[in-house]
Amino acid sequence: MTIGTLYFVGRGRGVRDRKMQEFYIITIFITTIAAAMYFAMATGFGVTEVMVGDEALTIYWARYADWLFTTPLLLLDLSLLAGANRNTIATLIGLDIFMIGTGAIAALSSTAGARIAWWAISTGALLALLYVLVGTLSENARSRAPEVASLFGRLRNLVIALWFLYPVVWILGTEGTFGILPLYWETAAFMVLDLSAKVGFGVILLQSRSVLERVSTPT
Ligand code: RET
Repeated sequence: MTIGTLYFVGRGRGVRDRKMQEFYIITIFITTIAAAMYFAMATGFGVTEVMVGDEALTIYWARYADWLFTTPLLLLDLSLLAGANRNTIATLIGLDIFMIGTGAIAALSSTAGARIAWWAISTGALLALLYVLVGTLSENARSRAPEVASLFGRLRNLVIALWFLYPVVWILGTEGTFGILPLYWETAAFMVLDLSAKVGFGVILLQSRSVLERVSTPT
């Protein structure tokens, strides 16, 4: 995450265009927050134990603190690219915060039934969010320059594919209490997902200056 941050800072140094700077600022914050939260988790901060029945679950709550800020920023990047209006952005970010908030309740709940119920509520919010992404936001993107619309399409598909996997890893992992995926593998899976959804996303978004230049000069 730190290398990703430094890479984006390096690439963004010469950028003078205000609109283009927005994408750099947002994306740099995403990886900076994640780097800080991973450092917190590595040093033993941001982890707690939740008793579910007579079993003690190790819960990394710092993940939710990370996602609470980074997922709205990712959606903001996508929304600016698509040229979404304020209502659409507010709807997306509202659903997103609801999703992470209810996900955190799921993680900290102390009965298996409540955990799964909150997981289902959070997953419902994810589905609604993706619906807005493929509906309104994609429609907005279609009225942009073709290169911008196509970059939006690539990033949107990446988001759909990766974000779907988070609730799957959660429910199969230790959080879901079914014990299918041990903590080690769950942690590894979230790490790969986080790196792809943040650094991978940022690399694709920021790689093409000529496309981002088109955002500031709409057709
Ligand atoms: C949880 C558990 C409850 C159900 C759902 C979840 C969704 C999480 C998502 C996280 C995305 C994180 C990203 C991070 C890095 O950039 C909270 C795991 C639906 C979609 C993209």
